Amino acid sequence: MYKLNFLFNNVLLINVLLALILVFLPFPSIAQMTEGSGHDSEHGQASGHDSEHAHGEKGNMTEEKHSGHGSKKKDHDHQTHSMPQKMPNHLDVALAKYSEDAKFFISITSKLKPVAINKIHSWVLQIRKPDGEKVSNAKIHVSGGMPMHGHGLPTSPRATKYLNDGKYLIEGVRFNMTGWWELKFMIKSGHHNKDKVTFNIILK
Ligand SMILES: [Cu+2]
Repeated sequence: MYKLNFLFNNVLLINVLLALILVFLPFPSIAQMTEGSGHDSEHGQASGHDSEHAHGEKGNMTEEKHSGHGSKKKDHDHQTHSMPQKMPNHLDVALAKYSEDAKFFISITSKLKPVAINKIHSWVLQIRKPDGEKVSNAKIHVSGGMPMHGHGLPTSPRATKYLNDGKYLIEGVRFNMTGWWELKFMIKSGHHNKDKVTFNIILK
């Protein structure tokens, strides 16, 4: 009788332990499930944005590692890619201006008028010193892109020829979509005069 009671107690103890394990173990997985479904609904919202759909899918994979900042999710998605800039309220679209350190005064003119999408065309760039003297020995590097989209130019334009009067031919420019484009020129004249300038072009 005593022995039986002991056995019974042991079985009871094991049962209680089992019950405790069963009760407490599932908790983390239930918590994960509810957290997970919360993420799902957020993904649903994010993917509603057509252009962001692909971003959302990629974000999903990296987000798994540090779940817990659910509210910051959308920001994370953007930061994993290039950071698009907002267009300034008063975008300077002048095609003649001083370079950043005012070492040169530069003007550009498109040979294609009006500038059209997807046509390779040339520009003429004129460089003068602040006193008006034309610069004939400049080395020019061309770059650019679309700040709001975070991409560069679809071609690699180059200064191919010195014309006269401080003017240089820039060949191989192509814009492949509408919107805000930047054309950037790094200009070097002699050993000391180096400066850059950015022109803004809005393509409609
Ligand atoms: Cu673009």
